[in-house]
Parts: sequence; C-alpha cells; structure tokens
Amino acid sequence: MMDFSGLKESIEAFDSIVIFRHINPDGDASGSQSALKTWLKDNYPEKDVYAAGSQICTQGVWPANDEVSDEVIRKSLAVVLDTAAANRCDDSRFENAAKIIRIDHHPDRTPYGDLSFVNEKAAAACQILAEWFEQQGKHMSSKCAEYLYKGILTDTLRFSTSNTTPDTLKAAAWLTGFGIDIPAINRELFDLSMDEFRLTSAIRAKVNAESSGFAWLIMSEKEMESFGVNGSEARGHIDEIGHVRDFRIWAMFTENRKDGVLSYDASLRSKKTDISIIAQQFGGGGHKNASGVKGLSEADLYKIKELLNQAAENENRI
Ligand SMILES: [Mn+2]
Repeated sequence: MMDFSGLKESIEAFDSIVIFRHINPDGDASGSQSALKTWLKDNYPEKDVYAAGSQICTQGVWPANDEVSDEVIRKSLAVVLDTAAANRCDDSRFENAAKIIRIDHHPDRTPYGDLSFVNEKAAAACQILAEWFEQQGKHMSSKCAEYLYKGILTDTLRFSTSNTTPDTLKAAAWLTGFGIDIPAINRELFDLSMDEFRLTSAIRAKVNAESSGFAWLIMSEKEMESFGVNGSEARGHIDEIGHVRDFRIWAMFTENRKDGVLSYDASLRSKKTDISIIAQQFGGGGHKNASGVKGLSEADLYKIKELLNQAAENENRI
C-alpha cells in the first residue's frame, strides 16, 4: 500500500482545489478527475472544487469541465492526475497554484509538484485514488465509484494488461460494492458506432504482417476523414491488432498535416518487449507495452519500423 502521508492534510489546508489531468484525456484521466471532484464535493462541501482542462475524453460519457480563472488557480491547491510530465498537463496554469500535488502511475522520469504520490505498479491513477478513498473511510457515492471503475477498466483494457495486479482487482472489487452497473459501464465504454465498426474492418484489412511478428499499418488523412475520425481516435483501435497470436509488436501510424507539413503520429504496442525505450529514441514515451510517438518524419517512420521489426526478431531468438 502506498504512503499517502500529507495528502489529506494538504487537501484540508485549502478552501479551493483545482484538479488537472493530461492532454487528450483518456478514461483514466477523466475518471480520476471526475471521481476526485465528486469525492471532495461529497466530503468537503464547503470547499470550491474545479475540474480544469479544455478537452473531454471521447470514450464514454463524462461531466463537463469548469472554467477556472488565473486568480483562483493562484490561491488553490492543484492536484494533477495521471500526467507523466508537467508539459503533458492539459492546462499549464497548474504551475501557478499555491501548492501542487501529483498523483500518478506513470514512470517518474521528470518529477514535478511539491508533493508526489506515484506508484508505477498501479494499473491506473484511478486505482491509486480508490486505495486512498478506501483508507479514508469517508462517504463514497456510486457515481464516484463508477468514475474510478471506468478509469481502471479502460487503462487495463478490461483487466487484461500486464499491469493488472491483485491490488488492481482489489480496488475494482471494492468499487463494485457501491452499486455500479457493470454491463452498462462496459457497453458505454466499449460498444462501437457503425462508423467505428467499419473503421476496425479497414484497420484489419490494412495490417502488414512481417515474418518477425511485427505488424503495422499507416492510416492516411483521407481514410480517417472518410470514417469521421481524427488520428488519436483511429489509433484508439490499435489494441484490436494485438489479438492475432503471431503478433509480438504492432504499430499504427496516422498521417498528421500541420501547416502543409506531413508527419506521422504513432501508437506502439507489444506483448513482452519494452517498446517505451524505442519510443523514447524518437521523443515519445509511455509504458513498457504501450507507448506513443508524435510528429515522426518519413525517415523516422522508416527507422522506427526497422527498430520495432528488429525487436520482434530478437524476441524470436530468446
Ligand atoms: Mn492512466
């Protein structure tokens, strides 16, 4: 169990708390943010609590964010959730807050904040919050439990990733005791629209399977336009590819044109090999089995494909 000393005291010391999370929020980012806001409002009704950030997670249904003024941020406690580095935060104004707390499960390569609660072994930031809420023994609404459960479910791909541990399942089990609707949550998060269903067919049809066990595809701007998705939405379907037994490492590249210049954004996945090391070589990063890179040139795209192919080859030799 993590050491949460100082967290409760910091929260109780401030009348105003602003909750932040990473850009392009996923279920864990929006889940942890919505859950913390709900829990704080339930247990400290006299405090002002805000959820900052301009974007909203497109997977599932989430509450809208709040407008927060510079003045409010300056006098507030900032809690930054699920955010690997300061420059990944959706609203950089968190740096002006009176005090900054980070709660996260990403590798701690670029520390930030006055107080940090990082557990790299946790499958989700929502898992860490669930553990802390359970310790606190205060009021837990079923809405708060649902937000946390959604974050854990999405970050673990329905309890199937390698970082799903006994602690993950304990947190989830505790949350399910608050009357959440498990099948409805799964439908909300994972059912596809007809367009998405067609997009997944296109992804399957486009996969190039190398003999090494490396699989990859490139989605053009035109294709994404025809399915009504942007690059990150298209790459959101990358995990489909991993269901082929022979694939060890797989990558999805999406075209990205900015000011007339074409580059590629990539999502990388593996079953065993630590591909975050390869992602880092191109300015990206992430987790051992799930990483990403942005803004690859054509030459870098070729290079990273070679490295991933080689890594799959190396796995064959073990
Ligand atoms: Mn996360």
